[in-house]
Formats: sequence, C-alpha cells, structure tokens
Amino acid sequence: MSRIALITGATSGIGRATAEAFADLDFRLILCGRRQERLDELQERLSQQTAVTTLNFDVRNWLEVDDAIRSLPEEWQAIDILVNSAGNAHGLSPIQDGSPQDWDMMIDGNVQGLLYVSKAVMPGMVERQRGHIVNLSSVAGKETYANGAVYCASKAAVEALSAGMRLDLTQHGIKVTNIAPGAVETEFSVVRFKGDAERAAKVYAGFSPLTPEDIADTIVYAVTAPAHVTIADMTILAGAQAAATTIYRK
Ligand code: 8X3
Repeated sequence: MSRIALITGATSGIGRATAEAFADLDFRLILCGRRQERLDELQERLSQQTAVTTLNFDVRNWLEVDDAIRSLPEEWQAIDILVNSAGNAHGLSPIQDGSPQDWDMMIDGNVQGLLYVSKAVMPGMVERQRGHIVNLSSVAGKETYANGAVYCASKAAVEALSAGMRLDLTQHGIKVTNIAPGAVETEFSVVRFKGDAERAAKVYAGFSPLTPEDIADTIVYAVTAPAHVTIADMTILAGAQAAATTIYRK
C-alpha cells in the first residue's frame, strides 16, 4: 500500500505544492486547512491520481486538532508522513511597535500549531515504530532580521522542536526533517502585509524567488531517501539570495 501523508496548510503555497508532488508519488493524502472550498478543489483535482481525504481545523486549537485527527476513518489512521506546513507571518515592524495580536498569530500558528498536530500524530507513529515528520522552518529560524523578531523567534522555535523531536523519536524509527526556505513567492508576504499586494510584490522584485514547487522538491527528496538515510536539515535560498535579507536584485 502507498504511504499516507498528512499535510497542514495544504490550501496554499508550499503545503499545496507538496500535496501535488506527493500525489505524483501516489501517496494517499490527508489535506488539512481551513478554507473548505480550496480543500474541496484540491481533493477533486488530486483524487484523479490518488486517494484523498480532507480535514478542516485550526491548528491553534488543540481540541479541534485532536477531534479532527481522531475522526479519521480506520483506513486513514496509520499516518506515515506528517508535513507541518501551516504557518504565517503577521506584520514587519520594530518590536516596540509590534501588535500582540500579530504575535499571538505567529506564536500560536507556527509553534503551538506545529506542536498540537504533531501531538495528535506522534503516538501512533511511535506505536508503529515508523514515520517521518517534516517541519517547515525558515531561513528566519537560523538568523534574526530587523523588524522580524517575533516571526524569527517562532521559526527559531521550529528549529529547536525539529532537533528535539529528532532526539526523542529517532529511537522509534521516526525521521525528522527540518526545511528552512528563503524567499519563496507565495501568499506569505500578502498575509504578512495584511493584504497589501503592492508591498508584497516588492519583496520578490528584481530577482527570481523560489517557487513552492522548489521547496516541494526538497521535501520529496527527504521523504523518498532510503531507509538508512535521514535528511536532518535543509536550507534552500533563492539563487540571488545570500542570506535572509541579503538579496541581489537587478
Ligand atoms: C520566510 C522567509 O526571510 O522572508 O520564512 O522571512 S523570510
């Protein structure tokens, strides 16, 4: 039987591209998100290639997460791969001007959310003594940049969680991969700038940013590596990008 993959944040960006790439590999897919129409559209499309089911829940709410994952029919329960792709940035400003609501969304979504979904999936993986968890961190988890303290802190937490999970789960046959993308053109900056598409477009102006498919390729590489190989950590930058905020634009 083909492997079962649960992907959070599957309705857009890296999550959606990963769902598409996994469908090409015939993985059975549990697509998770909060925008039902997009989940339905994706399910309809990818069902032509593989078995697909969807779950609609907010990763920030433990009861919703736990209920949703418990509600999976028996044949979907043995999750082999978890891709923690749900995450967001909200605001880009000096910390003294930051909004506590924005901070909550980043800490709750990027850190708590990743923990909650993992908590719902890890015990089954431990019981089966196999599994693979892929956490979407960021170059922002490796280096802190001005005006991004809380986003960077949330991704630094993802880095620590990936390392900690690997320490605790390797002995149970579970691999943990940390993926740290640089500048990927998705809805990321539109969300960060609260719908200001013009400001978002400037982030990716004058160079070729990464695409969600570029990152999905690296995730595929990690999850299809032979059993004796763990891809622990990958940082993927755009070709014109030397560091988080050092981008050579034309
Ligand atoms: C997104 C990368 O550098 O734009 O995680 O914050 S960055």
